[in-house]
Amino acid sequence: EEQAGQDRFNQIIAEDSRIEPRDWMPEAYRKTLTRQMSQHAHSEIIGMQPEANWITRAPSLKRKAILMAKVQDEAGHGLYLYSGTETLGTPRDELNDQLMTGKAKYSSIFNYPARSWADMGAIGWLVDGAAIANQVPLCRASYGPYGRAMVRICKEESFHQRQGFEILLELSNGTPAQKKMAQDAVNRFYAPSLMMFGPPDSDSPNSGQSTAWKIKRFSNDELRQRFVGMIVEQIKILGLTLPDPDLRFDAETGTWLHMDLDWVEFKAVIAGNGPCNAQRLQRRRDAHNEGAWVREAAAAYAAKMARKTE
Ligand code: FAQ
Repeated sequence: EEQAGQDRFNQIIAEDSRIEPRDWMPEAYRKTLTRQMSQHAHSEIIGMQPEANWITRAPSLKRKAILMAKVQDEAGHGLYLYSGTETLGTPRDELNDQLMTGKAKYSSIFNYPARSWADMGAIGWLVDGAAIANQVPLCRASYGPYGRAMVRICKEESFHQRQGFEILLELSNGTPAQKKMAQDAVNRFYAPSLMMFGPPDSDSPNSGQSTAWKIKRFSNDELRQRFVGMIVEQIKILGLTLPDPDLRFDAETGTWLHMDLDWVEFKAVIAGNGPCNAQRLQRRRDAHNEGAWVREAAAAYAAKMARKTE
């Protein structure tokens, strides 16, 4: 029976069709998807913090309403992704514990501080931009619930990216001090946003198997390079510059090449030693504890309803 399951699984992957929750799947496939999807969910949830930090200081009522809507969208993305991950068999509580105890990773980018209003622009434009470049191919991931969640998430991320771009454009066309603030934000978020695509291909232990299983469709470096090619055009419209002395067009491959990234810094950040790791996790634990009464009330209500229907 195991062999029949494996054969069927191989066939579905070979046909580029989809694996669904009730289908037989290799344990390693289940495990790597649980890892990637839960890390992705955690990133959406932790990723609310740098922007939530600016809601009370948004420069106008309109900006505040837009930023609040964006941060709420990220919460929604976290929820679809936790639900998707649960279909692989790990309950949400357990996933949440893995985050709060520091056992599970989340994206390195959210361990950098958001220092100015312009950072809301740089996060929208660069961080959501990188997220889209990475996630559009994930819409075709072989696991059904993941691919389907990605479709809606990508639509919302596209809107987020435009709102970030528009913040930067307005600042860039503002006073010299505003333009400087926009440039400073781009300078600080450029390299960390390129690191969102993961380690270089030569040092990416999961890529081979995830590509064979059609979870990943392009390599970390390929997507990073594609992203640089996108922003290199957009930065011209912004009237700003990318802080990359080695940026150049390679006519032979038709791609933009970027500077070497600081992989020592990257490793330190994902090991828990970035500028804001401790603060982000503490904030998440506090929020979880502050929400205990909501969970208790929901459980009490569910028990009451269950008694009524007995
Ligand atoms: N940060 O072998 P690989 C967002 C880990 S977007 C932290 O290459 P893989 C939207 C990796 O887990 C951000 N850890 O791994 C938003 C692995 O460790 P492990 C979230 C990283 O999985 C915007 C090890 O390094 N997006 O939230 C990072 O094949 C604004 C070796 O790496 C996703 O999660 C990193 N940057 O490729 C929200 C997308 N990179 O688990 C709010 C889905 C790598 O073996 C505001 N994920 N690691 O111990 C993916 O596409 C993949 O997992 C990659 C990594 C490409 C990130």
